[in-house]
Amino acid sequence: MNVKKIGFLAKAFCYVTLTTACAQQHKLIDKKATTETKNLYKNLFKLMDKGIMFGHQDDLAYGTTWKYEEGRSDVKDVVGDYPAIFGWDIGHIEYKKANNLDTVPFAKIREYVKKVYDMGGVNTISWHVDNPATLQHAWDNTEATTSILPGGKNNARYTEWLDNVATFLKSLKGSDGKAVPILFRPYHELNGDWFWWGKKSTTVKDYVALWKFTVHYLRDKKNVHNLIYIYNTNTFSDTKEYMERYPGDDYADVVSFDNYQFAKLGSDQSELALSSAKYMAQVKNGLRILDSVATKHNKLPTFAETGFEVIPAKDWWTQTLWDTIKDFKISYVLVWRNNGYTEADKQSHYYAPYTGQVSADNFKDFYKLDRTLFEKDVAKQHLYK
Ligand code: BMA
Repeated sequence: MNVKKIGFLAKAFCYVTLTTACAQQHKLIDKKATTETKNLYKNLFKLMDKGIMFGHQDDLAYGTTWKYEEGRSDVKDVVGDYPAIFGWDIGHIEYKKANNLDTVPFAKIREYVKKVYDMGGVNTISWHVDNPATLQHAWDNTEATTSILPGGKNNARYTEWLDNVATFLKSLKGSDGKAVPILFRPYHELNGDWFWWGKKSTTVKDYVALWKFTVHYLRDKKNVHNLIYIYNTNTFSDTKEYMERYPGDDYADVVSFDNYQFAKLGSDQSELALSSAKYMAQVKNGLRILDSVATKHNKLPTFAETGFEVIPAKDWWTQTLWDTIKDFKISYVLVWRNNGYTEADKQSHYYAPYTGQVSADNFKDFYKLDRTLFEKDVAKQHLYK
């Protein structure tokens, strides 16, 4: 049998049986996606055979005790390597402000995105967009979604906001002049009740309409072609809850969820152990469901946000996080930002260790595991080629 015929039969087999064998063609929802974006998506699927990428929000911008020091990273301070994936947030790009909601200048985010791409790492962007009805922050869960859909009184405002998002995302270029592929995660934690797009303030129908409108506007009207779209929930219990607001296979490339560990400050060893057990059960349940959803829908699965604020458990990285995720196929796990101590909050807010932090030695062990991937590992994979 010639090669052509084998190929044809394999495709026909896939088509008829709908097995995972046929799920090998990983097509983005944007048919006009740039070559680098398509390559990244395809390579991220392959990379899951090697391991799980480690990610950190705002990693290059600041750490617990410093801001904007060229080349610095709390993660790198501890293990001598950068994360493989870097998260950024574009909250306040809607107003074309100079700084994002956490005061990071957009000009700096643009530089960091470029640096990450140049060194072969991956960028992901979320959008804590203000409430478009009240102009208060994203956590103002006053009903707003209906008003920004077509026909609504704030639709013009919303499209102007999307114009600003498009301009920024299109401005992200590598040193090679190519558009930097971005894993884009808007309207995240959709089943939570804290954001204006969350389940308390937005109906299922409106959420799906908002998602589809946003994709069409950015992709088809503004011609933004460097995005890989991430569908994202918070902790959930079953497939029904996970899929409730899923916009459909033509509207998402990645399926993901967020799930944090919580314990009251100053918890003793047994309280920490209890909180770890609860976290592990929740996340494993989520990952099991995510795995079947990703396989069925042929999407890339990932654990988009997690962490244990101030990491009070010294073995957290290998004993809790890695034990929870190690048996699952996921593209990456990302921990949130190292804001450090602020007077305003009167407490510390960080999720990755820094030099001397109680879990720093254990993080080194986590780094050394074969299947945890950091920047040096992924650079070798040439993810954009
Ligand atoms: C939250 C906190 C906030 C921050 C927001 C967006 O989880 O870290 O302080 O404003 O993410 O980065």
